[in-house]
Amino acid sequence: MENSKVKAFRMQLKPGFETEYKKRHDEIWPELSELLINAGVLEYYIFLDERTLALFAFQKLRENDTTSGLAALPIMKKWWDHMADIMDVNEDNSPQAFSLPEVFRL
Ligand code: RM4
Repeated sequence: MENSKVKAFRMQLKPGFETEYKKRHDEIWPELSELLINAGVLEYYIFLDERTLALFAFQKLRENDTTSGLAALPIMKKWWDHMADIMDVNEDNSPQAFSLPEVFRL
């Protein structure tokens, strides 16, 4: 079994887009899934806090992942443009993402 690591971060959904956010991810572009998998994303979950609309992302990554390079890839940028109307984003349309430190593991 390959070595792996975990990573969690928080993003923010805009009010009124709960259904739309889920719908867009149900219809995630196959080429984007492929990009993420190729970058070493072994598992990826996003949970919605329905009270605050905080999005909690959890990823299991290959030890030698290349996810830091994703931001430079056209498909990733296109997806971020596609999502920018419903999430809090930076100037380049990447989602505002705040790293969450691990505090427990069983
Ligand atoms: C999210 C956001 C993230 C992306 C996932 C697939 O809403 O755009 O950056 O990794 O979609």
